[in-house]
Amino acid sequence: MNFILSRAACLLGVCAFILGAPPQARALDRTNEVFKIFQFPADQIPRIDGDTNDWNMVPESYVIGTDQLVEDFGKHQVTDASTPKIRLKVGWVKGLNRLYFLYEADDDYWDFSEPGLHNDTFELVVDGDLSGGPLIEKFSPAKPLIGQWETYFTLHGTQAQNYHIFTPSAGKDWCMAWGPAQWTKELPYANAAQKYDFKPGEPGHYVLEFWITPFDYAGAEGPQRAVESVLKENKLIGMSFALIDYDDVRSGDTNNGFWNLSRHHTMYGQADQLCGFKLMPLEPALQKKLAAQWSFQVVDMDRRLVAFKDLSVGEIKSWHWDFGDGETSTDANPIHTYKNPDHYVVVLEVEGPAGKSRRAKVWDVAVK
Ligand SMILES: [Ca+2]
Ligand SMILES: [Ca+2]
Ligand SMILES: [Ca+2]
Repeated sequence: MNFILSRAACLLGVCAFILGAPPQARALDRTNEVFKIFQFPADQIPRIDGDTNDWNMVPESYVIGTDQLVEDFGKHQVTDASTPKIRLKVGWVKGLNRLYFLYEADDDYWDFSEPGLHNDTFELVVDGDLSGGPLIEKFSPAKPLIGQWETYFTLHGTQAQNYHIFTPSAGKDWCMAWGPAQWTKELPYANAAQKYDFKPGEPGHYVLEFWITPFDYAGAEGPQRAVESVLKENKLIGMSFALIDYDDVRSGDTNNGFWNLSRHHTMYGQADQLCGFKLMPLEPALQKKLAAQWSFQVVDMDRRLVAFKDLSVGEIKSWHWDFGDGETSTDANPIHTYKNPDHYVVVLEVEGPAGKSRRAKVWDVAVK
């Protein structure tokens, strides 16, 4: 009996081993936390100029501070006086595949006179579709098969991206987009502006405002074959960052500290070790009480069959569609067949406790 039980336990053990942890626990670090990405209204997109005023609307609950970081070389306590004190805000805009950042930091020694990697650095890693997996050549399982440089030029940074952002950057590009896809750090895929008034070796306050475009695929060959990560409300993406603090130009390549949001030092090259960031809806105070909006899709052009989709915001009690051909519907999401080829003026009117709202689209809906 005991033998049978232990066999059963063993089999269960094997089974548990094969099934492993739930996928979300394996794909990310700090799985009991979700960091928030603030949604800016489309008419209040931050201007990349180093002026922080356009970020004042971001609530404090979105701020990531030094207290969230881990010093993973054990050199310092996070409260150490030489630790850069940071405040990071991350934002997005519905309809744009861009991640906006406001990075503010105070450091006792800003180290940025050298042209190379020796520079106070904000290292950002993004995996826009939670694919996970190794993102740098060093960790790629392909490396023993195809060699270091073939791996670098075909795989490094393709499915998750690492930006070594120089804080400040003086006499050098604002960042190293780690890998061969250097086009990802330029417009129209990224933009950055910084503000500071200290010299190398001095203490001071640093402000960096930037945005990047995350990619499901970003190759060495250029943007023509790239696939942007589609940013959608409530979507979870993988992201982490590290502060690489240099406090003395004479110390060569050795940094003074390496602080991580992820608990894993190797998050810089392992997308499974990133943290979950959620693309948040608009804060309630910024939401319209009622606004009609809709989209459509021609389901079958031969039959002039069009599906309409309500995208209105706010509490809605009734819908009224005018299809522009004399016919109407009170469904939320009607399907309509047009009798004649034409382009139509289609109007949706919604009504709720906050009143009425109308959205017309002129000639968008056309059938032949
Ligand atoms: Ca600004
Ligand atoms: Ca990815
Ligand atoms: Ca420093």
